[in-house]
Amino acid sequence: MAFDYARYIRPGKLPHIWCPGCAHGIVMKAILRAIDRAGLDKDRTVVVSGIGCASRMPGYVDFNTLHTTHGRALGFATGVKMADPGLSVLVVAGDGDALAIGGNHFIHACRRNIDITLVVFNNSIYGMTGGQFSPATPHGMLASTTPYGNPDYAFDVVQLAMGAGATFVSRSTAYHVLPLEKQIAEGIGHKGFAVIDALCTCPTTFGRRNKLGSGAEMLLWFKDHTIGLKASENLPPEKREGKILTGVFRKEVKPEYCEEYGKIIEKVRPARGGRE
Ligand SMILES: Cc1ncc(C[n+]2csc(CCOP(=O)(O)OP(=O)(O)O)c2C)c(N)n1
Repeated sequence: MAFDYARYIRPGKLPHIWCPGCAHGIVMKAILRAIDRAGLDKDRTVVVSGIGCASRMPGYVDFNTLHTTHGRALGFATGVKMADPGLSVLVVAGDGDALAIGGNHFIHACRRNIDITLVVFNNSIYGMTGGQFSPATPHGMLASTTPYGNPDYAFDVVQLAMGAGATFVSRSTAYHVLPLEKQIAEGIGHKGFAVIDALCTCPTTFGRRNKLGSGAEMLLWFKDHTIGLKASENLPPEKREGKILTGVFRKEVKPEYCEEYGKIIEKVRPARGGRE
């Protein structure tokens, strides 16, 4: 049976702002299917974003939603989750929002292991503001701020999240929609901080400048340049050369932040005569 997206969309907020060929809509739809698959209650689900094209998503979806300031979505989401740990909290962020201006929030959320699911809409660029390079722009690629080629090297979101302590870490792409949906659902079900690196396309500000073709051609690039983690283990190094690994890289059980914080409150309360 066809998935009923209408159940989760605010029709009054359409049309969306995304360009033709942008994959943000594909990632949004994967998130909606994942939320449905995870069985979340719409009224107990909060979707938080910062600023950017990706960050427009909460406006279009029918949950409790917060569109906050650039790079600060994880800070707001942390406050929401701590105020009511029973809520299911998701954060959606562009690579610029999550890794540049929000980079510190990103690593500290990973280290705390707070039960929030972060989906990074990783299109390798600052889409909304016209294609400035981000910490996810690959070395040598053109951006409006690197017209002679990017001299920096990109963050590997998966390695960064794992190094900072996130307990669920995965990567998929807007081409591989079923694994993407599955990973997001698994991240939602995971008790702790979950990071899903969702590789997607910005034909308007990244593809055009780098002559990568249409949105569809950019999606096909993902098909040819990624390899599943499990499949890669049986391949010789030359076959893995130049390929981006996808899959679930970490799933670890570790005490969750709100629960740990709750224990401190329980310890302190009697000492304060029961006062908060
Ligand atoms: C404090 C602040 N600095 C800069 C901006 C301008 N700004 C808006 S969106 C954006 C970047 C968006 O890029 P990204 O997070 O990668 O998301 P995308 O648009 O590609 O989905 C920037 C720099 C802002 N709104 N606020």
